Amino acid sequence: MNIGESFGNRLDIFKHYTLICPKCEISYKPDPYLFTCTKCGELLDAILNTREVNYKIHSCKGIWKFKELLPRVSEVITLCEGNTPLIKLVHSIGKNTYVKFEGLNPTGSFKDRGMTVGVSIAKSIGSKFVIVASTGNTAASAAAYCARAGIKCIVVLPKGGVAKGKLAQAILHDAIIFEVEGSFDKALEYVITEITNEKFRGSIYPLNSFNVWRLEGQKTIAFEIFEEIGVPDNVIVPVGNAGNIYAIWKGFKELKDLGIIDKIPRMIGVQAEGAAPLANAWKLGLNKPIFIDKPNTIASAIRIGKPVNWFRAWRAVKYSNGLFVTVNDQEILNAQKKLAKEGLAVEPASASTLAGFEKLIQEKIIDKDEKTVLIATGHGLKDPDVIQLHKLDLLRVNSLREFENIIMKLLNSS
Ligand code: AN7
Repeated sequence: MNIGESFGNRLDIFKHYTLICPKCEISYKPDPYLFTCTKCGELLDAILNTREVNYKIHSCKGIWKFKELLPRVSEVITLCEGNTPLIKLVHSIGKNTYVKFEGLNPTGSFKDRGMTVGVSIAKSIGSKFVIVASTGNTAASAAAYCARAGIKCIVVLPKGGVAKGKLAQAILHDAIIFEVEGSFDKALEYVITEITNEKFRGSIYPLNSFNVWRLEGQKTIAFEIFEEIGVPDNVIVPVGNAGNIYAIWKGFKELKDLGIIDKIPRMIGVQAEGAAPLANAWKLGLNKPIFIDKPNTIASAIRIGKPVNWFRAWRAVKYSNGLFVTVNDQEILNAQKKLAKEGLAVEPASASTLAGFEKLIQEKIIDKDEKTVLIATGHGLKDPDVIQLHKLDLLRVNSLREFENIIMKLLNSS
């Protein structure tokens, strides 16, 4: 007799399994609450009934399934990036709101799509080193792909400006790490100055987003969205150095040029209030950004005052009939919590997309039920310090009885 008989047909969930005690070899009908053998107490094994299931060998292709639309590199350095889930929100605003969860890439951000192309190119042209300036994710991604390629990776970081998880990744993959005083913009200045130095040409390959080949990888976000839900009305992207919004727009534009789609989604760029060179200028109706010397926001990924790709992003937004919008740090934190309630852990920069979406709905610029994709660019675990700014409720117990009482109370109040 199964403890879980009351679950009825719901036990079809486990149709292809049998629970078996590895010691007594007694088999049990699967049950969500049956963990141990009723005879000897050993933990049960879940045996998959292989004759009842089909399995096809899948080879991992990552973004390279779109290889016809990408540079023809001689060697592909891949970690099976891309193919990230597009998740419909169930609790938050809108009936047609999706999150493209780029945090599920191999190093936890969308940068991997660009890095697989960029590092494959570095390898194909025989570079010994790759160099990047970074607010963190580019560094983590470059470090991992370079490790895989056997190329040395130099990263230049704004001192104190990189989230712990990202720095940890760069360290783990053995990047050569420089810290400079000032913001990301200063770090990028170091990289740009060095790569224009003829002495290093060929041997050191720069992979910041001014490198258009890296952006070719990132455009695959558009292809994947299209394959899953067609062309959305809006795509909302956090904007820092402003490469990604352009890359995604370019992806949709290529589908249109290929004759596969007939419209391009409205590209909406979100910036944090203290780091909004593009959004501030857009609001004032100018036609170029107002650069910022000391960008400031909790979303360290997009703490960028002088985006090198600004003209690319500007075109993406303008020609798609989109816009730029700002959100403040509190709105970003609130949105991070809302996405957490959807089961999605995203970093602050990524949460800005939901905050921006809500703002534009309030301002009646977009309708809440339009088909909208929020690009959640990085995983929440990247930045544990920011997560700790949320309310922290740790319950303490000293006895089993106390534990049970608290659980009873929780159950009664739910
Ligand atoms: C999570 O890693 O610039 O507008 O050096 O990590 O294409 O710059 C990161 C950018 C959005 C902004 N979300 O993308 C870097 C870096 C996350 C990011 C952006 C970044 P772009």
